[in-house]
Amino acid sequence: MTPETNRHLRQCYVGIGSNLDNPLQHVNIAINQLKQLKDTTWVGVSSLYRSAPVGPAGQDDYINAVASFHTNLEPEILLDKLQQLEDAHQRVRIEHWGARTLDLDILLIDNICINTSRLTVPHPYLHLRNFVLIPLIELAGDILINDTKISKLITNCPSGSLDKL
Ligand code: A4P
Ligand code: MG
Repeated sequence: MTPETNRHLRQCYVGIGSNLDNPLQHVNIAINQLKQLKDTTWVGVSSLYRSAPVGPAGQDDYINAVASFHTNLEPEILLDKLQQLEDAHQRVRIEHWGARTLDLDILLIDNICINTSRLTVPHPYLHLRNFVLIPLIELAGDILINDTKISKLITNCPSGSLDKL
Protein backbone atom coordinates (compact mmCIF):
# COMPACT_ATOMS: atom_id res chain seq x y z
CA MET A 1 0.00 0.00 0.00
CA THR A 2 1.28 3.49 -0.81
CA PRO A 3 1.56 6.19 1.90
CA GLU A 4 -1.33 8.00 0.15
CA THR A 5 -3.68 5.13 0.89
CA ASN A 6 -2.45 4.61 4.44
CA ARG A 7 -4.57 7.38 5.91
CA HIS A 8 -7.72 5.50 6.85
CA LEU A 9 -6.26 2.15 7.75
CA ARG A 10 -8.37 0.19 10.17
CA GLN A 11 -7.57 -3.08 11.89
CA CYS A 12 -10.00 -5.87 11.03
CA TYR A 13 -10.51 -9.25 12.63
CA VAL A 14 -12.16 -11.93 10.51
CA GLY A 15 -13.52 -15.25 11.77
CA ILE A 16 -12.80 -18.25 9.54
CA GLY A 17 -14.91 -21.42 9.75
CA SER A 18 -15.39 -24.60 7.73
CA ASN A 19 -17.00 -27.98 8.36
CA LEU A 20 -17.45 -29.44 4.89
CA ASP A 21 -15.26 -31.18 2.26
CA ASN A 22 -11.86 -31.22 4.01
CA PRO A 23 -12.32 -28.22 6.35
CA LEU A 24 -8.64 -27.98 7.27
CA GLN A 25 -7.72 -27.52 3.63
CA HIS A 26 -10.43 -24.88 3.09
CA VAL A 27 -9.22 -22.94 6.14
CA ASN A 28 -5.55 -23.08 5.11
CA ILE A 29 -6.35 -21.98 1.57
CA ALA A 30 -8.58 -19.17 2.89
CA ILE A 31 -5.74 -17.93 5.13
CA ASN A 32 -3.45 -17.70 2.09
CA GLN A 33 -6.16 -15.93 0.09
CA LEU A 34 -6.71 -13.42 2.91
CA LYS A 35 -2.95 -12.75 3.00
CA GLN A 36 -3.16 -11.78 -0.66
CA LEU A 37 -6.27 -9.54 -0.47
CA LYS A 38 -5.70 -6.26 -2.31
CA ASP A 39 -5.72 -3.02 -0.32
CA THR A 40 -4.94 -4.86 2.90
CA THR A 41 -1.82 -5.40 4.96
CA TRP A 42 -1.62 -8.75 6.68
CA VAL A 43 -1.15 -8.84 10.47
CA GLY A 44 -1.49 -12.52 11.39
CA VAL A 45 -3.64 -15.52 12.20
CA SER A 46 -4.46 -17.37 15.41
CA SER A 47 -3.96 -21.07 15.99
CA LEU A 48 -6.47 -23.35 14.32
CA TYR A 49 -9.16 -24.95 16.52
CA ARG A 50 -11.56 -27.87 16.15
CA SER A 51 -14.99 -26.94 17.57
CA ALA A 52 -18.36 -28.60 18.15
CA PRO A 53 -20.97 -27.25 15.70
CA VAL A 54 -23.44 -24.61 16.85
CA GLY A 55 -26.68 -24.83 14.83
CA PRO A 56 -28.66 -27.62 13.17
CA ALA A 57 -27.86 -31.18 14.36
CA GLY A 58 -25.97 -33.74 12.28
CA GLN A 59 -23.11 -31.47 11.14
CA ASP A 60 -19.43 -32.32 11.40
CA ASP A 61 -17.08 -30.43 13.70
CA TYR A 62 -15.76 -27.10 12.46
CA ILE A 63 -12.23 -25.87 11.99
CA ASN A 64 -12.09 -22.26 13.22
CA ALA A 65 -9.48 -19.51 13.33
CA VAL A 66 -9.28 -15.72 13.41
CA ALA A 67 -7.20 -13.60 11.04
CA SER A 68 -6.27 -9.94 11.22
CA PHE A 69 -5.18 -7.33 8.70
CA HIS A 70 -5.20 -3.59 8.18
CA THR A 71 -7.28 -2.13 5.39
CA ASN A 72 -8.64 1.11 4.04
CA LEU A 73 -11.48 -0.69 2.24
CA GLU A 74 -14.96 0.47 3.10
CA PRO A 75 -16.59 -2.17 5.34
CA GLU A 76 -19.22 -3.28 2.80
CA ILE A 77 -16.56 -3.53 0.08
CA LEU A 78 -14.57 -5.76 2.42
CA LEU A 79 -17.73 -7.85 2.97
CA ASP A 80 -18.10 -8.17 -0.83
CA LYS A 81 -14.52 -9.42 -1.11
CA LEU A 82 -14.99 -11.95 1.70
CA GLN A 83 -18.22 -13.22 0.12
CA GLN A 84 -16.38 -13.59 -3.21
CA LEU A 85 -13.84 -15.77 -1.40
CA GLU A 86 -16.66 -17.84 0.14
CA ASP A 87 -18.13 -18.27 -3.34
CA ALA A 88 -14.74 -19.34 -4.70
CA HIS A 89 -14.89 -22.19 -2.16
CA GLN A 90 -18.21 -23.31 -3.66
CA ARG A 91 -20.07 -22.10 -0.58
CA VAL A 92 -23.75 -23.02 -0.92
CA ARG A 93 -26.22 -21.18 1.31
CA ILE A 94 -29.01 -23.65 2.03
CA GLU A 95 -29.62 -23.53 5.74
CA HIS A 96 -28.99 -20.83 8.34
CA TRP A 97 -26.01 -21.96 10.42
CA GLY A 98 -25.86 -25.10 8.26
CA ALA A 99 -22.69 -26.91 7.15
CA ARG A 100 -20.40 -24.84 4.93
CA THR A 101 -17.10 -25.09 3.05
CA LEU A 102 -16.09 -21.60 4.15
CA ASP A 103 -17.55 -18.88 6.33
CA LEU A 104 -15.76 -15.54 6.68
CA ASP A 105 -17.32 -13.25 9.27
CA ILE A 106 -16.18 -9.72 10.00
CA LEU A 107 -15.76 -9.74 13.78
CA LEU A 108 -14.31 -6.29 14.49
CA ILE A 109 -13.18 -3.21 12.55
CA ASP A 110 -11.21 -1.06 14.99
CA ASN A 111 -13.80 -0.18 17.62
CA ILE A 112 -16.46 1.05 15.21
CA CYS A 113 -20.10 -0.08 15.28
CA ILE A 114 -21.99 -0.76 12.05
CA ASN A 115 -25.67 -1.64 11.73
CA THR A 116 -26.80 -1.79 8.11
CA SER A 117 -29.04 -4.29 6.35
CA ARG A 118 -25.93 -6.18 5.17
CA LEU A 119 -23.47 -5.74 7.97
CA THR A 120 -23.40 -5.78 11.76
CA VAL A 121 -20.07 -5.06 13.46
CA PRO A 122 -19.03 -6.17 16.03
CA HIS A 123 -20.37 -9.53 14.84
CA PRO A 124 -23.69 -10.07 16.68
CA TYR A 125 -22.89 -13.58 18.01
CA LEU A 126 -19.25 -12.99 18.86
CA HIS A 127 -19.86 -12.91 22.63
CA LEU A 128 -21.65 -16.30 22.52
CA ARG A 129 -18.93 -18.27 20.73
CA ASN A 130 -15.81 -19.62 22.37
CA PHE A 131 -14.57 -20.72 18.90
CA VAL A 132 -14.39 -16.99 18.07
CA LEU A 133 -13.36 -15.48 21.41
CA ILE A 134 -10.49 -17.84 22.21
CA PRO A 135 -8.65 -17.44 18.87
CA LEU A 136 -9.46 -13.71 19.03
CA ILE A 137 -7.85 -13.15 22.44
CA GLU A 138 -4.83 -15.14 21.26
CA LEU A 139 -4.35 -12.75 18.35
CA ALA A 140 -5.64 -9.42 19.69
CA GLY A 141 -4.87 -9.70 23.40
CA ASP A 142 -7.46 -8.87 26.04
CA ILE A 143 -8.98 -5.87 24.23
CA LEU A 144 -12.33 -4.26 25.02
CA ILE A 145 -15.35 -5.06 22.86
CA ASN A 146 -18.29 -2.76 23.59
CA ASP A 147 -16.62 -1.88 26.91
CA THR A 148 -16.12 -5.50 28.01
CA LYS A 149 -12.77 -7.30 28.00
CA ILE A 150 -12.58 -10.46 25.89
CA SER A 151 -11.53 -12.47 28.97
CA LYS A 152 -14.82 -11.50 30.64
CA LEU A 153 -16.80 -12.44 27.53
CA ILE A 154 -15.05 -15.84 27.56
CA THR A 155 -16.00 -16.39 31.19
CA ASN A 156 -19.67 -15.70 30.42
CA CYS A 157 -19.85 -17.56 27.11
CA PRO A 158 -21.29 -21.10 26.62
CA SER A 159 -18.44 -23.63 26.75
CA GLY A 160 -18.71 -25.78 23.61
CA SER A 161 -15.97 -28.34 22.97
CA LEU A 162 -12.88 -26.63 21.53
CA ASP A 163 -9.45 -28.15 20.83
CA LYS A 164 -6.37 -26.37 19.57
CA LEU A 165 -4.86 -28.27 16.60
N1 A4P B 1 -23.72 -10.15 7.83
C1 A4P B 1 -24.10 -9.25 8.78
N2 A4P B 1 -23.06 -8.93 9.56
C2 A4P B 1 -22.00 -9.65 9.12
C3 A4P B 1 -20.63 -9.74 9.54
N3 A4P B 1 -20.18 -9.04 10.60
N4 A4P B 1 -19.81 -10.56 8.84
C4 A4P B 1 -24.64 -10.68 6.83
C5 A4P B 1 -20.25 -11.27 7.77
N5 A4P B 1 -21.56 -11.24 7.31
C6 A4P B 1 -22.40 -10.42 7.99
O1 A4P B 1 -24.33 -14.63 6.30
C7 A4P B 1 -25.61 -14.08 6.13
C8 A4P B 1 -25.49 -12.58 5.98
O2 A4P B 1 -24.99 -12.01 7.17
C9 A4P B 1 -24.52 -12.10 4.92
O3 A4P B 1 -25.09 -12.06 3.64
C10 A4P B 1 -24.10 -10.71 5.40
O4 A4P B 1 -24.76 -9.69 4.66
P1 A4P B 1 -23.98 -16.01 5.65
O5 A4P B 1 -22.52 -16.25 5.97
O6 A4P B 1 -24.41 -16.04 4.24
O7 A4P B 1 -24.96 -17.01 6.42
P2 A4P B 1 -24.74 -17.74 7.78
O8 A4P B 1 -23.27 -17.89 8.03
O9 A4P B 1 -25.57 -18.98 7.82
O10 A4P B 1 -25.36 -16.77 8.79
P3 A4P B 1 -24.58 -16.04 9.86
O11 A4P B 1 -25.58 -15.27 10.67
O12 A4P B 1 -23.43 -15.27 9.26
O13 A4P B 1 -24.04 -17.25 10.70
P4 A4P B 1 -22.71 -17.21 11.43
O14 A4P B 1 -22.88 -16.28 12.56
O15 A4P B 1 -21.61 -16.98 10.49
O16 A4P B 1 -22.64 -18.69 12.01
N6 A4P B 1 -20.30 -23.65 14.76
C11 A4P B 1 -18.97 -23.74 14.93
N7 A4P B 1 -18.46 -24.60 15.85
N8 A4P B 1 -18.10 -22.96 14.22
C12 A4P B 1 -18.56 -22.05 13.29
O17 A4P B 1 -17.73 -21.37 12.65
N9 A4P B 1 -20.47 -20.99 12.23
C13 A4P B 1 -21.78 -20.85 12.08
C14 A4P B 1 -22.29 -19.77 11.20
C15 A4P B 1 -22.75 -21.70 12.80
N10 A4P B 1 -22.13 -22.65 13.69
C16 A4P B 1 -20.81 -22.74 13.85
C17 A4P B 1 -19.95 -21.90 13.08
MG1 MG C 1 -21.34 -15.95 8.01
